[in-house]
Amino acid sequence: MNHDFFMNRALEIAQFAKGLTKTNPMVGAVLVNDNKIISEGYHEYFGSCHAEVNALKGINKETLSQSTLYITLEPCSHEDKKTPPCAPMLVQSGIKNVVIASVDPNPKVSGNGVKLLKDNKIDVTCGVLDKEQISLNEIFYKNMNKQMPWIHLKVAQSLDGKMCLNNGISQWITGSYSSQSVHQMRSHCDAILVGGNTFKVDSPSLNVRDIEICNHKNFTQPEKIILSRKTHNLEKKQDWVQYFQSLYLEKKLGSVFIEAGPELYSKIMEQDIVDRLSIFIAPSLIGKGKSFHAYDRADLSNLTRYQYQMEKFPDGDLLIDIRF
Ligand code: AOF
Ligand code: ZN
Repeated sequence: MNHDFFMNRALEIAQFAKGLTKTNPMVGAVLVNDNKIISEGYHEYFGSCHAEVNALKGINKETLSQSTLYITLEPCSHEDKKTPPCAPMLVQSGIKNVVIASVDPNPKVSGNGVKLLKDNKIDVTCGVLDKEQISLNEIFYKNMNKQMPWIHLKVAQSLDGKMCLNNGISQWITGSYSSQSVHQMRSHCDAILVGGNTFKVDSPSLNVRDIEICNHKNFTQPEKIILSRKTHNLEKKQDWVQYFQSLYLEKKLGSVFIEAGPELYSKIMEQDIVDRLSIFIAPSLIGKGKSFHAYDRADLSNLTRYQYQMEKFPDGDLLIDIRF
């Protein structure tokens, strides 16, 4: 049996729910009989049925006993949540073979689902495309491991690193392809945050628009957050960590997309709390203007050279994407 092939498909369908699962992970499941996929399911949106429930719908016990279920995440085993636990359901279903990409990092599950299956004589294989699954659910892993939202910072600048003119005007440095990519990024986060300055100068609408996901019946617009010195006095790293932690623990925001001008960009980078930095670069020179001004380096001997992904848009704009 080609485990990677079927798990790849399960990961592929998990992603159909990108932007719709909020603080839940994206999860996919495929049922394989006689080396063929006979059913598929994924966790479609926050609060909906889990992937394996959807994949097993309408399949009889006898077929299940001769099939293998591929799931991208360990089936859940805990009760204090929106949907019934999947591991006991699988035990009842008659399935005998389960292949899992990763153990659920949720401490309420974390191995208990696998144990329940094994205790009930189900053959379980773990770790197939584990890395790929973890990368797909980077937001969920940050939430579970750090009790913090995923922090995604986006900036736009010219070739000479300028993010606005001296008077603060920044509309528009980058073009429409960058803008569309920003809307995709916005749609994958639970909140959009801007600094008070950007809000005053640009009056951004802070919503997701003109992309396909907007028409999806289960899509909800991200929360809007305006961070100003008047309302939030964030100085030390600890203040910032506490602030973002409260967004996760109290407001249930799993990810925050920050659209920053030079002040907020510099301030936030100094706190060392950013998970992903997306820099959109227009092939233009601005000259005088404002730019990133964090750090005060005494020498250049220890400059970090970041790993990054790059995209070039048809109009020449570039996206440099860094995960810290
Ligand atoms: C699975 N299959 O498809 C997903 C799982 O509030 P609930 O009922 O939706 O449960 C959310 C938790 O269940 C989530 O934190 C994670 O641990 C697990 N997600 N588990 O067996 C799925 N989405
Ligand atoms: Zn479940």
